[in-house]
Amino acid sequence: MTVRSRTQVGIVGAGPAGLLLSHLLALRGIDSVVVENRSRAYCEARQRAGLLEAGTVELLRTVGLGDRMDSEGLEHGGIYLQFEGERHHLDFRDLTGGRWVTIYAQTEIVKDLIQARLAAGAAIEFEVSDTEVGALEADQPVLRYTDAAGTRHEVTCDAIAGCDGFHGICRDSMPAGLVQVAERVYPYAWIGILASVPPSTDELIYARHEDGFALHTMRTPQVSRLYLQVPADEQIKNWTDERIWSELRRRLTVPGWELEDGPITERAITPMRSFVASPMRYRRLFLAGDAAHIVPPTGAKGLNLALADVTALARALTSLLADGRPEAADAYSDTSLGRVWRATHFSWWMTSMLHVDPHADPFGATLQLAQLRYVISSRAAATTLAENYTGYFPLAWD
Ligand code: FAS
Ligand code: PHB
Repeated sequence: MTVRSRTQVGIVGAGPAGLLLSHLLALRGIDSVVVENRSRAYCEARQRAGLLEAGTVELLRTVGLGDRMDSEGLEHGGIYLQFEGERHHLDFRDLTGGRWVTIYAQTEIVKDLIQARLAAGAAIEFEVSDTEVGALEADQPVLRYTDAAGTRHEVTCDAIAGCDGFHGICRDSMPAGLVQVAERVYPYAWIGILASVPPSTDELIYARHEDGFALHTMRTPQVSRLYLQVPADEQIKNWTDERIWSELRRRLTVPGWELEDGPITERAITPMRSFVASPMRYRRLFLAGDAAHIVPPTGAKGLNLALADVTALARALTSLLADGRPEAADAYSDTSLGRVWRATHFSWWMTSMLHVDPHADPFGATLQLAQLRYVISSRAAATTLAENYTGYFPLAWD
């Protein structure tokens, strides 16, 4: 027996993109259903991004999601770039006329969003299976799924948002041959750890060491988050706590500074790729977030880009469904791809500048160091990094 229903927007995926889209649409009186194949606990615990652009923070505040972020988030005015045994501070506020960034983990944003949506009585179906999207040629596409109790559902929608991440089903549901993919897979990956130890730095340290890249970031004044470049095919089982801390110490230490270590509570390996699918729309199916694009996390763009996509998509769907005006929906893919490629270029640039390429010749390695020296010695070059890192495109939500 199939339960049939309808909604204005069917949303696949309860990650940050799907959840924020549902929240923004509700603010404009547009109803939606969110279907998610994982449990609520899994979504809330999934360790991923940590850094928010100033525009993302201001958006979350504007739409009523800023309280806990403002009390628990850590506002930073810059970062450190480190290479050849020296650490250099980039002052974002000085370079960009006042812009900053905030550390507030993606896990906390997801918790805040789920709490807000459920408090508003929103329909979020966790632990679904066999999700499908169909009737894509029509103006009322269909979202099908089986709920946690085993009941099959068919939801007739005015639009469907594919917010189902890189491994989701929506991108692949678009007509064969339509989606063009541009991709680069990097010859390295990151080991990411969470550790119960206060951060050894006030702001993020991005270090290019001859043995590989390392990043010291954080989650709270008591919890550190650190990353280590490893070979693309590395296995986490090869890395004991001692080996992780020893390698982080080797790559991050400069004279007069020490890395405090502590119990590692989470560890995972993240592959590194750049991936852009276009177009991000087919008739009434729209892609947003990692369903359409992946960036290497060196530029801290993935989460911010996903939230920017759904901010644009919420405005476009409101115009289309509430006002009967298709222009913004028709422009959604092209305008989003402009923003996506800016973030893709910046993420590639930061990644290429800071990671040791195992296939690089001395020419490549020397180029990297020349680029890094230019960034810390030229205001123009430092401003380029700062304006991209803090958010090049303003988020428009009025
Ligand atoms: P998400 O992948 O977060 O969410 C998609 C959701 O769809 C998931 O909950 C999934 O379970 C669900 N789904 C998938 N298929 C489905 C189906 N068939 N039916 C129903 N639901 C389905 N970004 C940074 O800025 N900094 C970082 O350090 C960083 N680290 C990362 C580490 C990892 C391991 C990964 C994978 C990504 C990382 N990112 C980082 C990027 C990350 O933060 C993403 O940009 C962000 O999660 C994008 O959000 P969504 O587009 O909502 O996709
Ligand atoms: C994080 O805090 O997880 C983080 C911050 C900046 C990055 C990547 C990850 O570039």
